[in-house]
Amino acid sequence: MGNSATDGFRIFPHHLKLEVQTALVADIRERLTVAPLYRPVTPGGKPMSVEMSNLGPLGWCTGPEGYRYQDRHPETGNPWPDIPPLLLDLWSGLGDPDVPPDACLVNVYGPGSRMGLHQDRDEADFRFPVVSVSLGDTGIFRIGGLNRTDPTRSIRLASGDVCVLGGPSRLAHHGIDRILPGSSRLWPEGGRLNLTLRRAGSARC
Ligand code: MD6
Ligand code: FE
Repeated sequence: MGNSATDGFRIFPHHLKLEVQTALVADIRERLTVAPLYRPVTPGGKPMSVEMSNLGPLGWCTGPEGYRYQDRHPETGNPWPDIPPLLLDLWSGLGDPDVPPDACLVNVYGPGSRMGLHQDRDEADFRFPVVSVSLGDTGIFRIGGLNRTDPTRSIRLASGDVCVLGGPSRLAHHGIDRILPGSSRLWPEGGRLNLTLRRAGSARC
């Protein structure tokens, strides 16, 4: 078999044990007091159904200007908080052993939230994978191919599952159809938390 668009898509079920998940939730909540969740608006002007924030030197943002990475929270104007060491360690094992991530997007899903099929293509160098951590309620993840209309398959991502989009799958279309509300009690308000670690800038800046 040649390169299929989902080659390089790796899923690690139950990768993070409960104690680590709980520690991560505490790390993230502490940082969200500094960089509060906000509701982003698509370039077309529609409010998204997820709430977002970012950690690390760069944060992924959307607005009327389009998609971009920026070094400040769009509402507070403050720099983003640091990426928790637990996530840096995860990246060095599954992402890249030499070059650290410079961005971690935080997405929070409530009962009706979803994330439409998209590609992650705002980063400078697609040789770096995206490492994604799911916490809290289970999400129904959909992954397809390089073209939007390619066939897709659906995978459940439960709390503690980690997945990696690397190699040919780096530019595969993917999204979250829905979450299963009440499937976890990890996130205190209920809901799903997704953390995506990226190298947004080039390796040498
Ligand atoms: C989510 N994930 O799981 C959305 N992107 O809530 C993503 O958009 C994603 O899981 C790049 C790589 C892995 C992902
Ligand atoms: Fe994505």
